[in-house]
Amino acid sequence: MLLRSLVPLLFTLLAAAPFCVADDGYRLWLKYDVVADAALRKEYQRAAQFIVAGGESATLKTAAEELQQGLQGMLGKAVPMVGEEKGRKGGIILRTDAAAAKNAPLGPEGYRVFTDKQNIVITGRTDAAVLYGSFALLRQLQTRQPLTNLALTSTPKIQHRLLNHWDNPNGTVERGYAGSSIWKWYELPEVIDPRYRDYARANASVGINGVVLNNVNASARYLTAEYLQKVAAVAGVLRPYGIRVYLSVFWAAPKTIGGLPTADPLDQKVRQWWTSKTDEIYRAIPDFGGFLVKANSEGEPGPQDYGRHHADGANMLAAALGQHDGLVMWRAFVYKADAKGDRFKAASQEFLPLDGKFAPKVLVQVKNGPIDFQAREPFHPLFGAMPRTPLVLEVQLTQEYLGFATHAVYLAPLIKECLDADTHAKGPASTVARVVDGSVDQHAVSGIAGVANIGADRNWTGHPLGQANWYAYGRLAWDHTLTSQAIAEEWTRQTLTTEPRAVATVAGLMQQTRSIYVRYTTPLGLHHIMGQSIHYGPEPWLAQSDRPDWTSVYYHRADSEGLGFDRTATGSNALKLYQPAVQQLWGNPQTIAPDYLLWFHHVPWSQPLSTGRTLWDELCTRYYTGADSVQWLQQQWASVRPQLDAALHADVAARLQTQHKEALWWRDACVLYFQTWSRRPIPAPFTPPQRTLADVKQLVDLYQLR
Ligand code: BDP
Repeated sequence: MLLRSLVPLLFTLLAAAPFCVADDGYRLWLKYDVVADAALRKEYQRAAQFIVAGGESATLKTAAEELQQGLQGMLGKAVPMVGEEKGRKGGIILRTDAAAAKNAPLGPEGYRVFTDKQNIVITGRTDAAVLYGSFALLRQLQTRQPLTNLALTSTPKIQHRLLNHWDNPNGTVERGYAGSSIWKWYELPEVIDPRYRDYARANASVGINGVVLNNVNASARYLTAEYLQKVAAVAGVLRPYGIRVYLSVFWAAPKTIGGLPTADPLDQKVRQWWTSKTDEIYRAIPDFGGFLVKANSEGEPGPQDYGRHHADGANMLAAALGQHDGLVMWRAFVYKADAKGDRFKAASQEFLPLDGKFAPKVLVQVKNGPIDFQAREPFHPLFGAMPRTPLVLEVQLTQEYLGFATHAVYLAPLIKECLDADTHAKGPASTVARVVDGSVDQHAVSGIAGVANIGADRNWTGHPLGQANWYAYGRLAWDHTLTSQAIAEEWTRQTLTTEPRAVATVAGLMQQTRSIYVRYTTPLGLHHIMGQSIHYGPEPWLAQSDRPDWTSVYYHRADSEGLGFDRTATGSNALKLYQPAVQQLWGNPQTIAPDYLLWFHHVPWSQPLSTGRTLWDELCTRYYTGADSVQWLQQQWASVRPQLDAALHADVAARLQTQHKEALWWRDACVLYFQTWSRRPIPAPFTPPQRTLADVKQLVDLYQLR
């Protein structure tokens, strides 16, 4: 009797546990905290009394173990693994079944989770599919959904869903803001950090099935026999989770580690070197995914050094892959220093003539926008313009231009804006998403890449809300039709709280973060006006740099007449790279959405906009309301304090304070600087900045002190 009355108390305590023990964020969205609602917990317990792993493969075992771990946490009791169901009811049965695809076009990775004879069956054509289905079931429980009459069916729309690490052999991470690299190259292959496995679990739970381990500004060291052993050790940890490893390659490796006098892709010895190196890689890593290449970009060597073009280089690597099941992802992030040109057009100029010239194993990897991961960019004009080449969409999760790990910016709205943009390549609804998933041009292969935002910080991403960007990227890579709102809610429920009002508040504020960031940094289509080389803070006055296209004045073109880059026929005519329907959408300064205005038009300061204000007044309004909105974020965040872990809540609250301070810095720097051109007053009701332009300039100088 006493014991009975103690049980509910025990659960209450367990449920309250997260409030007592600080949540260090390590568990990400795979928290598996006990279900506090007793009735729901009972329902779950009834539905999950045993697990049948259905096979011996490492991936099936992994799926079953993950279910065990998750259920033990959420149900508060161990769930046994049994050999077979033997007419038992109330269990979870994993079943890899080639025939499972018969009734639904599941493909190799799609899953079905359904109720059959009072058991929950998780099935798919491959073990990896069953693993994804298992995580889908755990997601149901973590978001506290009912388990009755389950019918979950899902197939990934894009085949190759990659994370790109910009990690270096010495443990640094290019543009990384969450500590050093998680890959401990000096310890590998002997020491396997348990963190690699948790990394794999997180990726598999959202469907990421490939990772490029090293920076695109690549070191040749990864291709040495010594490092291939290390890479193989990492691949061994990731393999049961359905994740393949890839490497970024340094183009001149045949010279630096191969001892050849050239890296010319048409040279026979160079070709042989790559072929035997690739064979060596596959001997060490039989399921190696392939190569990612940054060539002839920002000083990296490439085929153009030998008078060859990108396709010569990519096709040479494709030939080296030969019969191996691997791909070449060749990046289109190229631009030459040209003060008179327009960087917007650079990739199109180099790549459009090559459409149709790439070997079947080659995909061209294109950033979401034509410049460089700015807070808002029009979609890259290569999407929809290279019908004979499969294009990988590359987005950046690490917040290089979006406030590092200090500013809260939920990226799903940014990624969705690109995915949903209509290229009009083959009539309406030729969205970037459908170009990338291959459905517009009927490509058999498709890919997407996210530049990772994780590091060795205990909570992986530095900013606790940065975890949502890793999560959202994976979910969108799997299914680009999901909404950013739904993903925000899903993530919040699994990671922060299941209390409905708090979920709505957190997801609601997350949804606003990106547009708020745009308003106080680069409203109305301004871009690339940030601090030189660090890419942090405002520096719109930057006029001198090693290259003209690394200054700010190159992009905003402010003068006494107005502001913005004329990319219409009277200017660079970059707009012409888009289909006529898109040209029409953006070609007229009167009708273009204000968010894109200064990307395409040089607009007089006194020009009235569709908002009813002049350009100058609208610009100021956005800077001021954007900075003020950070206070709104702070209020929203404060309101959910009782429902969240105290330490985590305090961490985000502190970061929001910094964000507010720096939003004011951006605002003051930009309005004061642009005012030197507009010569107009700050409009009512806003109060002019208390500090001078010299004051704010000093702040950036301090950041850049060596
Ligand atoms: C830029 C980064 C640089 C990267 C480059 C790239 O500033 O560090 O190497 O992109 O994508 O945004 O190659």
